[in-house]
Amino acid sequence: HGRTIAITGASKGIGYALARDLTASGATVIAGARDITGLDLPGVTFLTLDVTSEPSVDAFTAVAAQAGVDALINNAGVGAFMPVEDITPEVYHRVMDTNVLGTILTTRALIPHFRTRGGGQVINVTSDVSARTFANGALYTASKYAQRAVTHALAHEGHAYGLRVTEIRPGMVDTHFGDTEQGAEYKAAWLKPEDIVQAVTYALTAPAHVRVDEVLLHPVIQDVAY
Ligand code: NJP
Repeated sequence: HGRTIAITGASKGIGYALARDLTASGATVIAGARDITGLDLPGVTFLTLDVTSEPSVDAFTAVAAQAGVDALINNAGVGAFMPVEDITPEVYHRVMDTNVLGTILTTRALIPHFRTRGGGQVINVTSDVSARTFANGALYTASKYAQRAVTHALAHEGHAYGLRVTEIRPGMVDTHFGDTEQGAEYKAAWLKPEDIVQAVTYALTAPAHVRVDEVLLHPVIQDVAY
């Protein structure tokens, strides 16, 4: 599908797999992360991007708009897990600024472009915990609940000018998330980044009159209660 797609958090994990596999299936990709040292994929323009920084987001989205971006994938995210009593303002801002403010800043910057071109797609990689929580998950799940709210509010606002908004909600994925090692033995049965690529591709390739509101997926071994 010969579209132009901007992806945040694309230096590793899910974002890197999206950049690699979407270009392989014919897309042109503009990919951002804070550290893009040594990254090189055919068809992918890697740019330095910190989604918590307004000037950095504006530089990234200017390149994307110039390239005629059709879809924005907000994938950048960080996790931090601790009991409520241990949450500090510093860790609060690191998680909320990346996962919530970051999603807002990139999206906000591209809305004028999407309005002008008569629509487009915004696909936000949130989490299965965007609507459930657990001990030590207060901060991370608060950020994902908030990111989910932003996603669905945007769907209400954008449908009038043809914006299609999708929330992708993965369970446990074998990535570098939480500073863990990709490919670690205990992650053998988890979702693979490629499984998330498939879910995103479903939303990207849906007919123009279809909005895929939400995709929730888990590894079979993960038992969750909602
Ligand atoms: O994690 P990881 P995932 N500005 O750590 C980038 C969600 N999720 O692929 O900036 C720009 O391998 C970072 O690059 P760098 C999760 O919440 C995951 O699993 O150089 N980019 C890297 O490329 C997140 O929203 C699981 O450090 C920033 C990327 O983000 C999404 O999936 C489960 C950045 C993270 O790669 C992708 O995470 C779930 C910034 N300020 C949801 N900060 C799971 N893995 O189990 C970080 O439910 N990045």
